[in-house]
Amino acid sequence: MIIRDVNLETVCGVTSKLPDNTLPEFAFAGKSNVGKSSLINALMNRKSYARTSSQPGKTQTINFYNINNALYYVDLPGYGYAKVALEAKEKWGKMIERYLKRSEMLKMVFLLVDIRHEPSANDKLMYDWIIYNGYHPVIIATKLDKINRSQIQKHVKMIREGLEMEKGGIVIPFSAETKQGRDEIWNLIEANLGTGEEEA
Ligand SMILES: Nc1nc2c(ncn2[C@@H]2O[C@H](COP(=O)(O)OP(=O)(O)OP(=O)(O)O)[C@@H](O)[C@H]2O)c(=O)[nH]1
Ligand SMILES: [Mg+2]
Repeated sequence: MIIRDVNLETVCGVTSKLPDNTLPEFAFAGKSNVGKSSLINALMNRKSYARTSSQPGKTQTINFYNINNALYYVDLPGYGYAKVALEAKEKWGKMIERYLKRSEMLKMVFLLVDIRHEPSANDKLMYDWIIYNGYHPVIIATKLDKINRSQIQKHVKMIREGLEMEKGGIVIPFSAETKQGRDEIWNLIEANLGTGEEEA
């Protein structure tokens, strides 16, 4: 797909009503600072339309990016940011949960983990939670440019084992710097544009 238009259409805070969108949605989850907004920029062919930051906790709202009036990318707030008060964390957790449970147009959930590290307990919780809500998360192993090529397979295996992934689950190594992996993610999105949740 050629990206013609991108538009940050809806920004939801903790108390906002979630939109009743009629276009397919593709959501990006993962801990703070893992690279969700950077991936969304790469998938929009934009340098910095989605706000990114070296300070974790940048995206604190659920942001819906309308792409070509054909689909939405949904940038979810990052979890696991230690400096956010527990009460705020619970609110965000509830909001993400509400979104996963209620969105009728959500086709796929991408869960981002840092390719360099073993998945955290929160990553595992998020993975299980996505499955519990009826989705099969596609894992994106971010910051691929930060490890040696020779280490990729080993790290992918570490992620599969750490998350105790389902058989046949997909892991896509990705770098926002080199854009490696972007086409594979795009192909998955295009293949799932018209499917029901159960097939996503
Ligand atoms: N080298 C490298 N840096 C990356 C990559 N992806 C993201 N980063 C950097 O990691 C930092 C965080 O990226 P963001 O895209 O803002 O992360 P996020 O997941 O949206 O973070 P929150 O909004 O806080 O949840 C930024 O400094 C990015 O430049 C990557 O593939 N390679
Ligand atoms: Mg972000």
